[in-house]
Amino acid sequence: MYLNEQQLNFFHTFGFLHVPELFGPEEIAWITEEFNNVLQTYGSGKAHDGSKRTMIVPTIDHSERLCTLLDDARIVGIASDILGADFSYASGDGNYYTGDTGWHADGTYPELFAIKMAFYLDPVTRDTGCLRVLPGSHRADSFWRTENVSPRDSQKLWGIPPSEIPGDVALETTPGDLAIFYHDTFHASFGGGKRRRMFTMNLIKHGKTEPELARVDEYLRRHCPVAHGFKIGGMYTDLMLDTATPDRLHLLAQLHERHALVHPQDTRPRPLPSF
Ligand SMILES: O=C(O)CCC(=O)C(=O)O
Repeated sequence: MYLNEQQLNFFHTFGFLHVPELFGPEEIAWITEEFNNVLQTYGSGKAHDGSKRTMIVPTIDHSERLCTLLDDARIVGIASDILGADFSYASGDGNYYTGDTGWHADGTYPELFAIKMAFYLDPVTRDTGCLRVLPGSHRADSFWRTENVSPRDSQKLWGIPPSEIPGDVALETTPGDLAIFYHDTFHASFGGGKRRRMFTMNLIKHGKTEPELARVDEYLRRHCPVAHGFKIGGMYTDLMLDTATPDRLHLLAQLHERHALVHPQDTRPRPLPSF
């Protein structure tokens, strides 16, 4: 177990968790270097002029070294604590963000299903683009959900800008920290610059029953590289698969297989490596 009981309770109760200094300065230095290389080489990072967000999906899959984040005991430990040891890695975006990100959730599920790990690669504070969350908004019984209130409508509803919603929490981070949140948690950022560097890893629960598998498939319809317009021939890059350890393959197997069913036109059939 990586998270203690209080951290897990906090995450489930409030829908987010800040883990300071998960990675040390030397580690975050190579992570940042690899991230920059991915954005510049595989994304349109070179053309980023600050007028809008530049995004790539996936991110870690394009760098052999970043792929090893899926072998890291801290990442695997945290994800296993929350989702179970058989969780699946579900890709993630890499960004040069520009300006504000409005309030939104990344999905709505009747129970715990999907989380996001966010790595902010520049120091960010409340008013310079850190992640903000609305605590408890992931819960089906939160008033945001029961009353169908959208924080995006704050000006119309309450005469205040979205950046001033009472009770939001700012996860001020320095590189090396990790921010984790449920897909369901309302989140946003305000006041960031024109080249705010950040990447994510999405992680979901393993599907076992037919309804759970249907939920996994529905997730893949919305959240995978091709769903975001990036055709890489499957759920993962060959690099991710070919460099996988047996343990990592367990985190990839289900979505590799389901991707072929959900996106047959955009899947180049290939077996998983065998050991
Ligand atoms: O950092 C931000 O601007 C928001 C991040 C976000 O919305 C996300 O990762 O889903």
